[in-house]
Amino acid sequence: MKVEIGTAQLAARGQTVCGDTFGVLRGEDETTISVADGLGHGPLAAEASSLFCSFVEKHAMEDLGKIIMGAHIALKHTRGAAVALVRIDSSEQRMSFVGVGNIELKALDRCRINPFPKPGIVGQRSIKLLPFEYSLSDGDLMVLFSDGISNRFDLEEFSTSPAQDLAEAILAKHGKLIDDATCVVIKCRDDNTR
Ligand SMILES: [Mn+2]
Repeated sequence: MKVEIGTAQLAARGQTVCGDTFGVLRGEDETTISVADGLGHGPLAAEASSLFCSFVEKHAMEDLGKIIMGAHIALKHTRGAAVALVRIDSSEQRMSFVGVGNIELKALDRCRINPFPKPGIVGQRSIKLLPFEYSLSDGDLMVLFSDGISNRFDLEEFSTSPAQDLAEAILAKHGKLIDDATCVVIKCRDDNTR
């Protein structure tokens, strides 16, 4: 299975630094995608979210839940962040999701991919994890996005565009402007189709 990824990000109006951070780590079969929204705006929000994504990078081979629990400790001295992790296994055609706080995943798929995050802030107080696992089919389309993007977009409207165009279109049409906005689009295709 081929995994095509598109990303788009915009800082809140009036901010020079985006408080959201995202990461895309490609392994042999596994792709791990992280999105983090640091509490509030500006450099201190960016400090928390970028620390999360660099923690993920250093622990990319570990189980998603374990990564988040590790990051929870690593982020204690920061403001904290809402985070979500998605891992796609392209040979097994499976995906997993774990999220804490307000990062959402929306999908257009065959098998009702509909995970949701647990409330909370990574780095602050205590957090609980709820992992989701799904099998993937040819043509599945997913969008992982921070709360600077309105969740009212209709994925059908964009489904034929390349992932990068799609990410930019969602940000342009549904970004809230008053909050940092991040959007990662994931398109899955069978290797033998085009
Ligand atoms: Mn936000």
